[in-house]
Amino acid sequence: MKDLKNKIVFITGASAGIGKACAKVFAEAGANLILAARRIEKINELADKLINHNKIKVKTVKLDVRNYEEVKNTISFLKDDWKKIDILINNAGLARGFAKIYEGKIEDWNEMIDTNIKGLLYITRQILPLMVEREMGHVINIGSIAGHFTYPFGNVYSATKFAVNALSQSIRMDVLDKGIKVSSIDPGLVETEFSIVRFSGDEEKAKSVYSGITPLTGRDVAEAVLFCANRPNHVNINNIIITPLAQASTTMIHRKE
Ligand code: NDP
Ligand code: 8X3
Repeated sequence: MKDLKNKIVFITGASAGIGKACAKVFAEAGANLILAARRIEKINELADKLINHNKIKVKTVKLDVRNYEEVKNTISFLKDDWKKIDILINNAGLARGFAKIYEGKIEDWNEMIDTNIKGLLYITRQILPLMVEREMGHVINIGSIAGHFTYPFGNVYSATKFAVNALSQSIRMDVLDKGIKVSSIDPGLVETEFSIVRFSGDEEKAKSVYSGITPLTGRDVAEAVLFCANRPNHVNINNIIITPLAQASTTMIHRKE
């Protein structure tokens, strides 16, 4: 098992859900963290806790992954020591809306495409060259089971996660000769802020997504991410699809009413 002590892990979307859980799990493993999100107060609060509990170094950056200039400046202004990023967790993402394609909102589509595809690309474009230069590193993309199978009303969200799946495969090919690992962790239903965001704050609707099942927690997913990250040097986990026991696919969910 690889020792992650003092490794530098850059996590996008660390203010909630899976990203926040990744921050905790990697802090417990002794890694130093760069936490990015738009809600800076949330990541600052998390950083204080992790520094106190885990005696690690944590840097926070207020960042909207959709804004390429912001992404570029954030990475280029990092001090040289912080630029030695060992692990990038491309986690920031969202679903917005749940509609038939002929009734979908263009602004929802743009938000998902800009965040889940373009945001991931912008971050990767800035951080991957630093890994290429050092001929080491690990990119871990948070995809989704929706990047393997679609579902009614999942249309554009699913398309963005199919794109993440394609990018994970493609990046792996592009860095094959550079000693860099690329993994994709693709969860099913995880109870986070995800559904509250998808349904624009409608908590009742959000809750119903997980009714009658025990969904995954952010930590369940973070532990799969950690498993990928601490494999020995010669091992690359390409892909993990992780679902609640009650979920067989995007559409087959066994609910106990
Ligand atoms: P949450 O809503 O709990 O967290 C999403 C995170 O993404 C937040 O920290 C948010 O931070 C960040 N984020 C969103 N938009 C931006 C942006 N423009 N710039 C920077 N950060 C952004 O959801 P999850 O933790 O569930 O989602 C994390 C990832 O997991 C997503 O990619 C999602 O698609 C994927 N996923 C989720 C599943 C689920 O069922 N929950 C299942 C499969 C995959 P802030 O708002 O502070 O910027
Ligand atoms: C989130 C899982 O099935 O709600 O990616 O799309 S699903």
